[in-house]
Amino acid sequence: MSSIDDARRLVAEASSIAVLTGAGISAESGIPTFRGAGGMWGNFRAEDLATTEAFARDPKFVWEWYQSRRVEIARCEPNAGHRALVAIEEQADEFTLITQNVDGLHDRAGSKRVLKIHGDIWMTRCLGCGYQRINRDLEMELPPKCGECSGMVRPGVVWFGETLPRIVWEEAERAVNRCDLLLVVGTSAQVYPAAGLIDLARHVGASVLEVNLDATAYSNAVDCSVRGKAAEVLPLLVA
Ligand code: BV8
Ligand code: ZN
Repeated sequence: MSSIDDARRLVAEASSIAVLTGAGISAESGIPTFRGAGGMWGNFRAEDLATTEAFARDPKFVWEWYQSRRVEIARCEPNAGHRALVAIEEQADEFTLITQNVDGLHDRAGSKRVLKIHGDIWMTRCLGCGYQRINRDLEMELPPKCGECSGMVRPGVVWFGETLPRIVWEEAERAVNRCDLLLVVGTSAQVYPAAGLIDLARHVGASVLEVNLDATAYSNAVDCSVRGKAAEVLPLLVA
């Protein structure tokens, strides 16, 4: 089944809802997705820049990419898709929002229970003393130095090849283990272990509802796959 009515019924009937979002939910806020046209940076692929090797090789260059994204994100606003998830959180008995996005738009939209499994572009962490903090400075000298020990500071995100933050990841797995609906929005479902949450939901017998602009490897395996833009479809799922 793949109609809006079926999707509305799945949301209405669910008592424990887990949501997995990806870059597609922020597309209509103006933030380029990873694998769409905007997913390149100059002629570099995100997979080549979001790595510890790239950062070790040229921290200033990698910081220039992150700072350009921070500047762009600071100009963007949450969209109707982010806000619809806030409404669904309010109507559900149990709700957990698991996001691969590092842009912070779910928090700005008002979502309460947000698990940032790939970190947060507004966090910085010192490689020297481990000091981490929210840092919204868009003018700082790059690469930034730690205020505590003047060590090298990195973006507080999870790079390819790095493990996900253990506590947050375990909470995400627990939420999917308990859910009776997993709503997957705006992700190409190519990055693991995040995409593995879809397999976990199916394994525990939860219904899986996908809302995505393009088909993904999971589109034929989920209970309901709605093709469309998150900002247009998600508001239709709110009671
Ligand atoms: C791990 C933070 C290992 C940074 C990100 C070799 C070596 C090491 C690991 C691997 C390897 N090969 C594979 C792996 C695993 C790797 C992986 O999955 N690689 C992929 C490329 C195959 N995973 C990892 O490395 C992970 N760590 O495995 O550790 C390990 C394990 C145990 C012990 C030790 C080590 C870490 C992955 C995290 C990487 N960090 N982000 C940053 O943002 O800069 S991932 C990055 O991709 C973002 O988080 C992004 O969200 C995520 C996934 O992309 P999507 O969100 O899906 O975005 P995408 O553009 O792909 O798709 C957008 C979708 O939206 C599209 O389908 C489109 O149709 C749709 N859309 C567009 N517009 C709209 C829309 N939908 C609705 N409405 C619209 N308007
Ligand atoms: Zn430090």
